[in-house]
Amino acid sequence: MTSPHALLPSAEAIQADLSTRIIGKKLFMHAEVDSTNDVAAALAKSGTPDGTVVVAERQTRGHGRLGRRWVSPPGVNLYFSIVIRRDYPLHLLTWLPLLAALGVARSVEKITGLAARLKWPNDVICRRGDRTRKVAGILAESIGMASSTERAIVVGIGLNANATAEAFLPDLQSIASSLLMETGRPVDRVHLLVSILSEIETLYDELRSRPALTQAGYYAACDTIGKEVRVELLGNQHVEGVAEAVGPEGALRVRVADGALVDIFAGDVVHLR
Ligand code: BT5
Repeated sequence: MTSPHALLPSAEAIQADLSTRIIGKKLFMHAEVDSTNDVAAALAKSGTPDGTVVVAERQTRGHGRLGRRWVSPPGVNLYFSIVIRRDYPLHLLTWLPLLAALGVARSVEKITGLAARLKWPNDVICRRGDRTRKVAGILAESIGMASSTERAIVVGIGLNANATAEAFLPDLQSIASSLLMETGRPVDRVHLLVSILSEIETLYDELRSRPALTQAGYYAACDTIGKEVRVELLGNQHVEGVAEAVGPEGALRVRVADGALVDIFAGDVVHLR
């Protein structure tokens, strides 16, 4: 085990601990990048193989969905992106970020003992009583959708591992937390990274062979199901109702006031009750 305070080691040292078949067989380790998603997207465009991973100690322009900022303090967390270029049926592609979140939650639970849960679509949260905090977020981006042979999806993961409260500006302190802040113990980031890559590989394989089983795994870990929610949509629209299920294409199914079921494919969820 490496010291939790150590910088991430070389790509070769990380790969020596990896037991995956495809994910991370090609792995790039950077001290600093704008965004691991942007570096991975450029690699995807130049034909890098399925499963290529880009990791960075620091991101100067880490981003979330809709161009939102991902706060990326150096040397304490995990920022990495995986290039996926396998031939999944189109209706399963929405599951890639959802299952990445599930892979993160499973690894966090295995390694730290924390009961990590999911907020649809892809936030990893930790709950203490009524208080929930986001410890990880996933950003999936499509590259070259022209044909299934050219298509790649970049799945980017930001996980707050050993950040302390000072890493988060006041506006994030009521939203964000880290594994260290939740458990009081630093976590070995290499161990965590290797475990997440392996969980994601298993889930992505299973998505192809037994999609219903994988989807049931997501369902079981998702805190949003059964909750009264408000979903903020693009263009200042919103939907309120009870989140009843996640459909086979990854959409959140919300029962609204007039009894209709509405499928939502993208949005920001607030758990009301
Ligand atoms: C996400 O977006 O949660 C996706 C974040 C993906 C980040 C990874 S890091 C590696 C790769 N490279 C990138 O450039 N991105 C990916 P979204 O659901 O839009 O949430 C963004 C919101 O989360 C922000 O508006 C803040 O409110 C909050 N936030 C920002 N930084 C955070 C952090 N470090 N921890 C928890 N919450 C944060």
